[in-house]
Amino acid sequence: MSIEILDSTLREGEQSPGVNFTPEQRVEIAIALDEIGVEYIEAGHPSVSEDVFRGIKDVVEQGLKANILVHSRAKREDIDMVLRTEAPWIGMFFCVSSHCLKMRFGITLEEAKRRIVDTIEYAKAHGLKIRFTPEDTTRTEWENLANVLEILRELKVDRVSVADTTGVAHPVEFYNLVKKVAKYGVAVHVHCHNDLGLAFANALMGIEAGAIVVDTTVNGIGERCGIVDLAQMATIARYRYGKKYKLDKLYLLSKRIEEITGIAVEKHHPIVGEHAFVHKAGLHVAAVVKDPSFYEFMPAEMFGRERKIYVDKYAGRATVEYYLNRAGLKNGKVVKELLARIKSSGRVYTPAMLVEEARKIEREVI
Ligand code: HCA
Ligand code: CU
Repeated sequence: MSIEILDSTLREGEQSPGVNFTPEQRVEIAIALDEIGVEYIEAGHPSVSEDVFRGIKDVVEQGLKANILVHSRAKREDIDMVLRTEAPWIGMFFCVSSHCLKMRFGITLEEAKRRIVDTIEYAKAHGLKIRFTPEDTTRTEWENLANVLEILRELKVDRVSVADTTGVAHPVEFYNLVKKVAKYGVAVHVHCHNDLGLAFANALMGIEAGAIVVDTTVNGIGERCGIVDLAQMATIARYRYGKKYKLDKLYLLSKRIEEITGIAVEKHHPIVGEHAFVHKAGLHVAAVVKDPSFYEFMPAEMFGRERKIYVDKYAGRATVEYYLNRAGLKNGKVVKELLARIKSSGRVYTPAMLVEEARKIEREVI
């Protein structure tokens, strides 16, 4: 089973409210993604504005290891823009659900097919590698999809992306759809939105059904509730599928994206959240100080992160001993009294407060 990551922070991520990357930031982020080892970077949608176009071109000029893909509507003028960026890959999308054809575009399926063939042939004639996305794939009638898939197969399009554009798919349903799409022999990508909190589950089901590339963004940002989070995907790719992404670089990039976008990561966010490697209950701490694997499926150090022990009334002996040992205060008599004070105080103790209190007790009691 093969898993590759296409990170779309610079395209899908930029579609988050309040996010606009400068050309310099676009390059900085692309370099960081390349260092983590993602195989594809979706660098942006050049038809949006001149500075997006320039930023994408700058990314292409970096000569990164990752393949650079540029987003485009199924329109010749958009394809021309992509060509001007000199990126090798185009990601073209067009919705062929009956609802879209009738109510958005006012065209028939036959007209849509002609347009798809024309734009694919145009992009191919100009040497682009193509990922084609029938947008809103999960809500598109199978008959319409099958028509498009036949075109993609005949025209030897490199990739087809199954997009759960509105995040509505159920993982089992998504699995079945990807299986059906994969039968056409065009390599499959999956693009899963998180409106129901199912993006990651759907992406994994997509992989199990034969998809080879998953779209991600840093911190999972994107339109509305975003898409699959890069940190989670890179981690599971390593943990379960043996991929060697540089996990120790995920946290810094997450922080940087938080800073640039102003979109805060939840404290309990997997891998990159502030609480991801913090242990609180006394029982947990007692186990973790012996061996972190009791309560960490992968150790904090793998992610360049620090394990922390939180101290409030949930603390136990092991918590107090841990901090006293660290401070070189190995006094068994202090432990009991200190723990009692922590438990009755109703406060959260920082390591410094804890040590100070321990010294106080030492002076008072001993
Ligand atoms: C969009 C919609 C999209 C496209 C995905 C793709 C989706 O253009 O913003 O082109 O592969 O979720 O369907 O992100
Ligand atoms: Cu999307």
